[in-house]
Amino acid sequence: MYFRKLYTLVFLRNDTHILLGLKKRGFGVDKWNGFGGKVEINETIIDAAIRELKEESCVVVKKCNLKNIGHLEFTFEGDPTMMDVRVYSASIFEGAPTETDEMSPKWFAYTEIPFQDMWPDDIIWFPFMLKGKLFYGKFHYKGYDTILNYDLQEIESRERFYDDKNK
Ligand code: 95F
Repeated sequence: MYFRKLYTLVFLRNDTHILLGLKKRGFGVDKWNGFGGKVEINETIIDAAIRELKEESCVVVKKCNLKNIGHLEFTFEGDPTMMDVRVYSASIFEGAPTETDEMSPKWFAYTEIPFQDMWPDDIIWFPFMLKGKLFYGKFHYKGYDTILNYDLQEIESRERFYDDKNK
């Protein structure tokens, strides 16, 4: 049995590039990732996604322009926590991505994504995201560098994966 903790992860993109942020401190420091964080008590997942994106990149996105594209579950050997990550993308937003205390944002061409400086699972599921496929993945880690096993599948809709009351 795991204690589930909800997280958001948001990617801004256009036809050729995706915005990643280099984490400057805390968990995942020195790794490129999307923008996101913990969903707070009495906060909807989508509100958390908007809030974290703004806090970390100064970009504002409207609810209607966020697309829920994936669901990732991370577990770590010897840790009873499951990180339940809801992945979103947006191509319409307001403001220019700006460096914050948390993140240093940068646009990357789809062909130049720095997977060697990202979480090891990213190289596995990014191709789904970049091809516009919806996905559901589970990754079990030993430490933060080694994936012991994983399962990743394309899904037809995200709707039926909503098993939470936090929506
Ligand atoms: C990716 C992660 C994790 C892993 C860190 C917490 O916020 C949501 C994103 N997140 N992202 N790509 N991989 C293993 C959890 C550590």
